[in-house]
Amino acid sequence: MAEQLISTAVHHTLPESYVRSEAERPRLDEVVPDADIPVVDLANPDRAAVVAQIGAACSSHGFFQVLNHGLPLEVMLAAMAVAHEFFRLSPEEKAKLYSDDPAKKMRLSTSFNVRKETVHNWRDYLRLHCHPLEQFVPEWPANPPPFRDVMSTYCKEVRQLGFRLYAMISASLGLEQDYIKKVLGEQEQHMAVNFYPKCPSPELTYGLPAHTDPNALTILMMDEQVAGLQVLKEGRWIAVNPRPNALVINLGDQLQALSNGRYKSVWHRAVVNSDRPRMSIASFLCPCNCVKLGPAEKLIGEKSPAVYRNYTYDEYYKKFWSRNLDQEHCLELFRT
Ligand SMILES: O=C(O)CCC(=O)C(=O)O
Repeated sequence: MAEQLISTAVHHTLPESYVRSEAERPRLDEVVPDADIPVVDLANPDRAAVVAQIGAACSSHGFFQVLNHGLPLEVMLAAMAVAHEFFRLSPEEKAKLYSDDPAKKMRLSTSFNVRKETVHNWRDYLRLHCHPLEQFVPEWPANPPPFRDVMSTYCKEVRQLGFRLYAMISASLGLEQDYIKKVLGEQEQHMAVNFYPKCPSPELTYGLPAHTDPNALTILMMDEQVAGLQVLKEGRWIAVNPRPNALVINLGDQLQALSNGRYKSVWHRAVVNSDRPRMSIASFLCPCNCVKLGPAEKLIGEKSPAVYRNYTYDEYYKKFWSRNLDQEHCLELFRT
């Protein structure tokens, strides 16, 4: 029901269905505010150094910010602006796009999985399939009018960046540069445009509770003015402070499996605040449904036996969506 969207009205109190039990609350005062995640400058001409920094970030944090990543600033600003315009559409216009069916390839929805969950999250989101663009763009919102063009350009740029990062991540694991891109097959690309309205009681709820990403690689554009992303490191939540014009990169479960557990798909969450709404645009590169996933042969040996069995993305994705977001790491169910 489109009435469940939270971006269509101003809220003065937090409805009961969003209130987490005492034990599940975000404990915002315990978050480390200034630890931050590694930052990698992709314009550094010393490629070996960049590859080494990326490898170190993938094993220590599973997260890093990239600077000078090649995405034109005007493309990023336009995407953020059209996302804001989208969430300002009238409730009637939004209701036309609303669905709570996770199988729908284009949907405006709310929380995470409203059909299954018992406590909701303070997030509305637009979910889009983005590859091949010519197949999916005709289903995308026609309003605001520049939406399709602006987001298509953004998606193409993000895809290229993703492939550049794959080459560097492959190299950092001692694999052929094109290993990851090849082994994951013709990749799907999805996007979540996340909108977190101002929340009357941010200490009682989440924008998104702790989760790992089921896909291979996520490229996140954050609101530069409003922080909210937090990453779990050694049992503590650390705040990710957005750098100007940076993008946040995180490894999804498939790269943890491919690296045979050397690299981490790390728990992260989005918290909300009572002062300002927040937007983030997450792009997900996802393996082709048909390929065999699991640890790279070259990373399996006597001293490092395969940690995960082989499976298909179809199998993995179904398992991921059949659970609650903050249950155990989904990869645990694929251990050898
Ligand atoms: O909004 C954020 O900062 C995080 C978004 C996220 O984790 C997701 O869309 O999966």
